[in-house]
Amino acid sequence: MLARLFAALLLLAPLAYAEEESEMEEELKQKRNVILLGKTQLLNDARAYPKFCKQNANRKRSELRKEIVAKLKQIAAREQPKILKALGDPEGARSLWVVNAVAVSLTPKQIEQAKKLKTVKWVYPAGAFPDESVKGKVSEVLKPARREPFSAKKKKIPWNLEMLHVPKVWEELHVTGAGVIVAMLDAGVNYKHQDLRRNIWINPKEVANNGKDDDGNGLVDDLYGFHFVRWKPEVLPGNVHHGTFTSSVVAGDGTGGKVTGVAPRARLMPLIAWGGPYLAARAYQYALEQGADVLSMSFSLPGLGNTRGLWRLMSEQACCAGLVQISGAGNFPRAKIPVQIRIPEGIPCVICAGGVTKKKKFPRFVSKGPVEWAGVEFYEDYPMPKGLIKPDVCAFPGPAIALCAPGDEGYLPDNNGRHGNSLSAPHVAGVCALILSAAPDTNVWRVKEILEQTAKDIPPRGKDNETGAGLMNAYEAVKKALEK
Ligand SMILES: [Ca+2]
Ligand SMILES: [Ca+2]
Ligand SMILES: [Ca+2]
Repeated sequence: MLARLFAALLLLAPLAYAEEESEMEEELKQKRNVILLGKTQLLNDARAYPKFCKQNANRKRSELRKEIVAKLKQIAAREQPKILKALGDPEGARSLWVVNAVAVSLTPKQIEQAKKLKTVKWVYPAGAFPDESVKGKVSEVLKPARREPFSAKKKKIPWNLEMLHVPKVWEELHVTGAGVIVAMLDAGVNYKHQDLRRNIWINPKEVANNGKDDDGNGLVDDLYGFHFVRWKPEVLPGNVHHGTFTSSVVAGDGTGGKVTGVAPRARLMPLIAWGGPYLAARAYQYALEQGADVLSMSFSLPGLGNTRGLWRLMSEQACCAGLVQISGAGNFPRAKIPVQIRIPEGIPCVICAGGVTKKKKFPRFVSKGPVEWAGVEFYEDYPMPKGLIKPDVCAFPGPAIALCAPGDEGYLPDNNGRHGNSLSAPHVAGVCALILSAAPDTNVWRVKEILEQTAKDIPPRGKDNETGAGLMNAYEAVKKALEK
């Protein structure tokens, strides 16, 4: 470039300048948001997570949360300044720690430069970056409600909870989800609904709507969670009520007469972060820092190529830090196998929730496993034809699941047609909340094992690619968690 510039200066100086300038402009226009994955990670390859689980089998989940979050932050703080310095400290760089990575907007030339750095393991597309100068308010400030111990008396219990043996957990084991926080990575939650408002997590150190970041977590007025896309504390849904529906299956408490939720005394933490792995990582970090125990994800992302590896690293490291993650198996029966089940539900440590009908039959609209990880940089495991068996367990994807209505009270009709594995996932998230309410220090991988060991197998015999280990049995799962 320089030699060409000098040569051009000698002959056609003014024209060369113009050319050079427009080339630079062109390049700046081509800036891309990327995630530079640091060389040092807590988990360095496909074998690292199973090894971590084995080594930490007797550790408490609460201890690991503290220890691993600190360790992840330490790794990030040590390596990221070196990466940025080598690139001439590019403007607007954003640090992540759930994976040691820098998210930044770079020109194609800078990206090539970054790929050559010894401190950079891989360069992934980052997706959207939010405008972090925005400030917003929540439209209603809920006061922490006094909650009596949960009782299902005089309340209608829908078939889906009965069939998963959930009421027996409440009545016989007196476990209702108390003490557990379930983060809902979704499209917002109507926290004003009468069946949800007592169960919304309230950030204890944040003063609402005062324009200040009172708890010093970098987010202004994050009272219930955060909308990372619009960078606002308001987490009410717009026209899409998906997150209200999924939340009602996790923790709808039946104030209006019908208990829609598996864990009616759990807390809900609404997070909104669609638009790529950078935003998702921010939501994961929020869940880990603010004490969420479970992360419920009713979405499914196709066609990510090697970027699947970044999601897997993020999920596995979050598992090490004690965050139980669940995602629905998806509803893509027309896609080829092994890509009917996608991200995040295709990640080995993420509990993939499949679904069956009321008659325990496999519905035509849901995705099947297996999942393949061969061909994904740094993993290269679970090759076809066997692949990785998914889903892991089954719940109910509807139709006719009891759900809170989109307004502030009431329910959808009993025969409502809503269906999809988006509804299976929150059933599983709710049962995980019951398990952790009964035995809070159960490790993430153990929660998955317990669910699979206590599920009722559905033919064909054994864990299979339609119904996983079978239909969840909440009662047996919680009892098992209470053993020892
Ligand atoms: Ca804050
Ligand atoms: Ca505030
Ligand atoms: Ca089976």
